[in-house]
Amino acid sequence: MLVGLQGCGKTTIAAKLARQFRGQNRPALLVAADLQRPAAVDQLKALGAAIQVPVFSRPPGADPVDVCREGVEEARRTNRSVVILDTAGRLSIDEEMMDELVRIQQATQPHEVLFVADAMLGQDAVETARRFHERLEFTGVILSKMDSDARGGPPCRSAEVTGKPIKFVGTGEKVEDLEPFHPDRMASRILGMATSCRSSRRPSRPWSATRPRRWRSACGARRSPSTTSWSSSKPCARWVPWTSSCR
Ligand SMILES: Nc1nc2c(ncn2[C@@H]2O[C@H](COP(=O)(O)OP(=O)(O)O)[C@@H](O)[C@H]2O)c(=O)[nH]1
Ligand SMILES: [Mg+2]
Repeated sequence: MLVGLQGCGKTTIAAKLARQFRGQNRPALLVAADLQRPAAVDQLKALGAAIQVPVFSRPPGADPVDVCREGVEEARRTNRSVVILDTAGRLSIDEEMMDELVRIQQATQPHEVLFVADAMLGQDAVETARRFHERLEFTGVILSKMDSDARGGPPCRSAEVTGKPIKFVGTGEKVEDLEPFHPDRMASRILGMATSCRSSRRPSRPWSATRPRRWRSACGARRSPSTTSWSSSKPCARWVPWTSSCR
């Protein structure tokens, strides 16, 4: 069960997770439980079609709790090993949304309730996570939009204040942009340790017969014809996006 504010990335994450499960031979069923926005169901259906994962939905006006309950039954009937409930969010926390989520949780008893923390939300992410956790006791956090310029400190704090682990990181809008959480990479990002990237991306020797082209294209660096030293057309040390090759 995925929970979080509107626009934090739940629907996108639902498809990303379903795709990962499919790759592990664990067929998933996506359940479109966001009946707040008419386009939300269509969005999930489009993503489901792109990754060839079925989507369970009901017409507008249905009760999201019933949709989720029926979705789980449908998954049992059709031998799906994983059910992913894509729930509705709101622009800010409200009691009606929380009540709906609590009722879905009680009706379906999900193994995981994952809070999606939007990296771009800044400090608000911490308070939002705390309020969700008070009502729902989620089991883990997924950080979304980590490809943005945000460093990611506040969303990490949202895991810390709730004592729950960060399980995945969303690194882009595409369905393949999902990675397991790496604490060391996150720590470097929060601390702005771009210089460690600089040294790791430079060749260990000034010139090598086998590696220069690779280094040149990785760093935008070129070798001066008259010397054996390297110069760089682009600065190599920069803000390290999550998906950069500095690993
Ligand atoms: N750049 C970026 N955009 C994302 C990411 N995850 C979701 N989005 C975008 O954020 C917007 C809201 O996502 P959506 O999944 O609809 O959020 P929901 O309302 O919580 O279901 C969409 O335009 C997504 O394409 C991400 O990891 N990186
Ligand atoms: Mg959605």
